[in-house]
Order: sequence, then C-alpha cells, then structure tokens
Amino acid sequence: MAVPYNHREVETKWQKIWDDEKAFKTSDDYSKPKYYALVEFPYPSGQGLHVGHPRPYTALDIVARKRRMQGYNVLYPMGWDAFGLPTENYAIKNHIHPKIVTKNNVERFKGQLHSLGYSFDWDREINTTDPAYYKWTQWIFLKLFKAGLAYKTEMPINWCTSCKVGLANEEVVNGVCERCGSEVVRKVKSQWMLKITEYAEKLIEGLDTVDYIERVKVSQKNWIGKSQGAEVDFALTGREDKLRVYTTRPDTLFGATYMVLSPEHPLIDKYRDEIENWEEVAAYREMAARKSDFERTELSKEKTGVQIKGLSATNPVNQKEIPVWISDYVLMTYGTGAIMAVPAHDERDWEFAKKFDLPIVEVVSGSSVSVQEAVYSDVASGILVNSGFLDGLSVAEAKEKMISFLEEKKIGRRKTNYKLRDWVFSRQRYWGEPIPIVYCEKCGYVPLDESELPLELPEVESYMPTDNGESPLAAMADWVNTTCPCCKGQAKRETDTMPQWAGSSWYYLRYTDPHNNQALASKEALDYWLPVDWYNGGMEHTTLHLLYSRFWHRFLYDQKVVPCPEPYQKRTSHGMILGSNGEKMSKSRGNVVNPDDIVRDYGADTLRTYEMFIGAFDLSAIWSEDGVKGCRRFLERVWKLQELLTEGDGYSPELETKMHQTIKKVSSDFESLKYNTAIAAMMSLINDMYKRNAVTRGEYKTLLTLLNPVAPHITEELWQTAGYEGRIYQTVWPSYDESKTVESTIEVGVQVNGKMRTTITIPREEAKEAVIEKAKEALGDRLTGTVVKEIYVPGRIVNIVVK
Ligand code: ANZ
Ligand code: ZN
Repeated sequence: MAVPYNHREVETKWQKIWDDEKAFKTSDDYSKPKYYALVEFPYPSGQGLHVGHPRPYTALDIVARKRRMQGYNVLYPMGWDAFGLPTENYAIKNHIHPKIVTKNNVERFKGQLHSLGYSFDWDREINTTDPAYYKWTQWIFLKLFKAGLAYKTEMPINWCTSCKVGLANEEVVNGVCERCGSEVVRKVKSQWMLKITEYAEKLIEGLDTVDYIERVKVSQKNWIGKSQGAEVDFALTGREDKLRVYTTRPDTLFGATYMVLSPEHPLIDKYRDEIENWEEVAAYREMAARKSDFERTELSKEKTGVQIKGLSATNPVNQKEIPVWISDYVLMTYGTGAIMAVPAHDERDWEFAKKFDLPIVEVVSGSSVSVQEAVYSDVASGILVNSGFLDGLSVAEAKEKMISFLEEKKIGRRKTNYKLRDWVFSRQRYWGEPIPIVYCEKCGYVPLDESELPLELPEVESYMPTDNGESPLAAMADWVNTTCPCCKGQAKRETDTMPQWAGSSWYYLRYTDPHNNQALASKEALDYWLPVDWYNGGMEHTTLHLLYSRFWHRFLYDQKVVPCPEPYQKRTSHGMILGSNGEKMSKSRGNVVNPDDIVRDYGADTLRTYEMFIGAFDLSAIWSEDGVKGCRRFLERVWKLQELLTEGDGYSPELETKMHQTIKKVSSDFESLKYNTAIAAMMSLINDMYKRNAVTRGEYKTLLTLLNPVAPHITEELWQTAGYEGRIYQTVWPSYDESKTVESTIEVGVQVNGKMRTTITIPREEAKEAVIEKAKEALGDRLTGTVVKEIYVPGRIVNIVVK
C-alpha cells in the first residue's frame, strides 16, 4: 500500500528542491535552440493573487516545461509592473511610502506564485519601479525625444475628477475613468505626447508577419482605424481663411448643405469679434467641454449645436453659400476638427439636419424611400445624382473622379486618416518614472544626458495629487530647480511622470539580460532570444499594451537597438474565470475565490489541473468547487496507480495503442490551447490502466511525464518513489509512433445472404481464411443450408451466401 497523498508535504518538498537545484534557471548557452514563453507580468495589487492569474501562468508553464523536456533552452520569466495609481492611492490613504507598499505586495505575490510551483527563472525577476530598470525606460524615452517622437503640447485631455489625473483615451471606458469609475471631463493641459501615429501604417503592416489569434489582429486594426478619403478646402465667405474638412465621401460634395466645427476649433476664437451670437457660442463650448469624447459621439445621443452667425462657407463645387455650425459630435482630435455635412447620406448629419431644419439634398440615389424620410448610406449600389459631372457614376467611381477634380483645382487632396491618436504620455502623479527632461527658458526642453540616468524619484513629504493638476513633484523646489544641461543656466525639471504603460512596453527585452547596466540588454542576448516565441495575455490588453509595446519595439528596431521588427511571434489570449454565480469575481459580489485557500485545502497541483481543465482556454469559465474536487480525485487516482506497478519498461499489448494515442494527443493539445482535452485524454488513459489492473513501469513513466507540466509536484514525487533516474523535470518528452496510434484490432460486420447477423473483432491485418472461420464460429446455429460463396471485403464486412 502506498502512503496517502499528502499534497502539502509533497509540494513544499519539491519547491525547496527545485529552488536549491536552480532547476529552472535559463542557460546562457546560446548554442542551444531557444524558446521564449511570456505571460503578462502582474500589477502587484494589495489584493494579492486572483484565481484568474494562474490560468495563463499555468498554460505557459506547461509549454515551458514541455519545451525543456524537448531540449530547448527556455526563458520563462516573471516580474512586476509595479508603478501605478492603486499603490499610490493606498499609500496616500495609509501614509506609507509607495515603495514600501510595493515591496510588501510583491513579497505576497511572489510567495503565492512560488506556492504554485511555476518554473519561472526567478534570477531574472524584474520590477518596473526599480531605478536599475527604469533607467532604461527613461533611456528609451530620451531616444524617442531625440528622434522627434516625444513632444510637449497644450491639448485637451481627459481629466478624471476623482483621481485628479489626465487619462489616455484608452483609459476612459464608457465615459468614465477605467480605474475608479468617476466622471471624466476635458481639460486643457500641457502634456508630453508620443507620436505613435507616425507608426500607424507600420503597426498595421506588421500584423501580416505574426501569428496572433484572429480577434487580436482585428482589435489592433480597429484601434488604429485606418480611413481613406479626402481633405477639401471650403472658402469662408468674405475672409482669407479656408475651412478644411476631412471626408471619407468626397463623392457627396454636391450634397453638403452646411458645415460643422468642433467646439474647440481655433477659427472660433479667431473670429470671436465677428461672431454675432458670441455669448451663445461660448456657452455651448463650455457645456461641450464637460463631456467626454464617448458621450459626444454616442450615436443615440440627441444632437445639439449652435449656428455661428456671421460666418458662412462656399461649397467649392456649386458655389452655394452654406451656414457654419458648431456641434460637439465633431471632435477636434480627428481629421481637421471640421466637417462638411451631407445629411442625405450620413446618419449623424441627417439627425442634426432634421433637428435644426437644415436642407437635405439627395446626391446618391437607390433608396426606396425619400432621403427626407431616412438617411441613405449604401455605398455599394448607389448611383450619383444632382452632382453635375459625377451624375450616373457609382460611389466608388465618383470618389476617384472627385478627388482628381479637387487635386486639379488645388482645393483638396487624397488623404488617409487614422483613428489612432498620439499617446498622452504625462501623468500628474508621483508613483511613476520621472520624465528625464529639463525646461530652460533659453534652450527650451532639454534632455538629460544619458549619464545622468536613472533620474530617481525624490523622497517627498506628500504624494497627494494637487487640485491644480500639478504633480506632487512640482512642490519639491530642491528637486525641481536644476541647471540646464545645455547652457548651465537655471532650469526646471519636468515634474510629470510616465504612465503605467511605459514600463510594460519593453519589459520582455529586459528579461533577456536583466542585470545589464551598460545597455537595456546585450546585443547577443537580444539576437538570441527575440522575438518572444509565445506571448499570452488578457483580451483587455490586446489594444493598449500590445499596441504600445509593438510601437516601442518597432521604434527600437528602426534605431537598431533590437534585431527584429515585431516583438511577439505568437499571441494568444485566455478567457476570464468567473465566480460560481457566473459573474465577474469581485469583493462586492462576494464571489471571490482566494487561490491560497485552494492550494491549502487541495494543493497547487489540483489548482493547476483544475484551471486547465475548467473549459476551453480562450473562453470565460465559471468556477466550481466540485470541479476542483474532481481534479483532486484524478490526482489521487494517479497517486494510487503506484500500487498497480509491474515490471517492464515497454508498453503492454493491451495499452500500446492507447499509449501512443495519448502521447500524440497531449503533445499536440498542449500546443494549441487545448489543455482541457489533453487532461481528459490522460484521465481516460488512467481508466484503462485501472481496468487492466496493472501498469508497466514504461507506461507509468510516460504517464507521469505527460502529466508533469500540469501537475509538477505530484509527478516529481511519484517519479522518485518509483525509482526512475534523475528528476522528472530533466527527463525527455515521450515520443510516439504514428503507425501505433491506430487500433490494431477492428470490428467487421457479418452477413448471411446480405443480411446483417452479427459482428466480430479481428486483428486489422487478418487473412481472409481466418476471418471467415471466425465469422462462421460467431454465427453458430444461425448458419444453415449450403454455403455457396464466402466474401470478405477487407476491414469492412463478411458475407456468406447460402442455398
Ligand atoms: C461627409 C460625409 C458624407 C461623411 C457621408 C460620411 C458619410 P471615418 O470613416 O470614421 O474616418 N468626420 C470627419 N471628421 C470628423 C470629426 N472630427 N468628428 C466627427 N466626425 C468627423 O469617418 C469619416 C467621416 O466622419 C467623414 O466623412 C466625416 O463625415 C466625419 F455620406 O464627410 B463624412
Ligand atoms: Zn539652457
């Protein structure tokens, strides 16, 4: 009888041995084939590890462990994305330095990850808040600055009224702050920006060269939002200035019956004195300023606006004079901040025209109802009308013809736009990387010399954000006042810090050579390890983090810092783990499961197995304690199997096919996110072993090896107990023989005079005579009369003809 399975003993024992042996240390031997598996490093929050974390970590731990057994030098690292608001907010509330808060949270997280037996190479642990790390984040910023891709500008930003911080568009979800859920308003501030827009095209093209799951590619493309159309210049009646608009439908120019300026459009201030209804316009602008882009562009929102009296424009194709309005459905941050409105064929314009009683002129025909009744936006079958030289053309033809016309007359040009905006890179907070720039009255914005890096965060009295929107660093005169690196005169340091996205935009580079203080990583390390072979992360990071890091990487490639244009060869995403009531886990819903409890009561191996068995990896899954128990029972059965162990290094004839089939299935399922079916295959194999009531040493060894990546502790223990050589983590991944994966016996039907009577089981390659013999035996008394013919269709059917 085997000793009972005590997961606590087994797991602590092996975790200690693996640590002592540095079992999962990545080798610097660059002659071996490499494999770089990456999971998104966590934000070490005060809540500790969530049961959602182990899902992706276990999945790639499986891949990493399997690759080691296949002879690869594997890099599977872990670190901490530790700058950010929650830590800072906690620090403010509890009067503890964010550094200390971070340290405590990291310790807790690390302990939890350790208890789950992940094969991370802890010698490569990184932390974005470590000056030795953020030195290089700052270094990359300086490179961007020197390349003209970082600039400071006054711009309306999304301002969270509660966090008192500027947010990137991406951080505003449904009109509220992504982090705290409070109202977001617009506020004009001087901000550091990164010109990600300059990389829009490269970021689209790069997607053709990588192996990302389709929905990730699609969300990257949608986020970049490439749009093709034209810019058109309208004359402003009686003035020098032209009003330039962007349109995707230059074909509809004859149908433009009014213009709309965004409330922030600079022409409004310029003509302030000539605008007859200035009060009204100004009041409207103020109201618009309080809304987020999201609210402003929501289709269902009732349209609002004010006509600018004293300003009008001329439609350049028919010379008609048309009014100019302002409305908040036109954004300053897209195109030119102004539009030509074609109410017959644009839904927003149509609603606006209906509300304010503006003319609606049909220029594309094909609708069954009048454009006075409904907007007509079909571009596939519409034909141009009321449009002079465009009449009779299709929309596509008319677009081209109009663009040629505009270009010839020099009143317009072909233009591609992107939804993507430049990246707001300033945060008015303490707990982030200082921006290594100095402002000098004489020299402007001057970068620090590289030798001055890292520019460390100073110790401050208070990290409270200020009401006037300045960073707490601004209050530190000692730190702020400095000398200009350029003219040595008096200068001031930049007091904004970088957003949390900064440190995570390049962390995978640092893992390749984490202790280097001469470079962000050595050329040799980067050449060898890049690109990341497989990166798995949450669906919520497939727009921002993924795009930002691809942008930095592509920039570093152009700067010849990294050897390849794309950072990640393969990108997959996992589904969320929901509470047992099917809702997102949260404290307020009371459905949170703490992984520590599961590890304590059932073991890390059970938790790992369960999280892989819970359902299709890319879909969300509902937590079930019964499911956890089922996985525990499975491991108990694996444990008890040692009592059925018999001699023999090979496979028994009864199980041979099953063994080869299981190796094949598990090997390929581990590669294709089908962890659940891989585990099911192992469960089925074990059932067969119990049925046979014996398991050879060879079968047992293979089973343990296949299961090891999922449940590393129990398999290591059983390996040792059975007396196999070395450690299981050092063993070789089992191989299978394709020809042995097919059943060696088959079932064939037996007919008498063409009527099905019974079936027999025979060896696949059995000779005809033997098959007929067996068929007759099986028929017994049912075979009467004189046999006149015996037919065998190999592998399919026996037919005996009698008279
Ligand atoms: C005239 C027109 C006629 C338009 C028509 C559409 C249909 P995408 O595809 O998203 O690029 N637009 C341009 N700049 C805008 C801004 N700053 N704020 C809000 N709307 C803006 O959309 C481009 C279209 O959105 C442009 O083409 C413009 O309306 C509007 F039958 O021009 B269109
Ligand atoms: Zn200077």
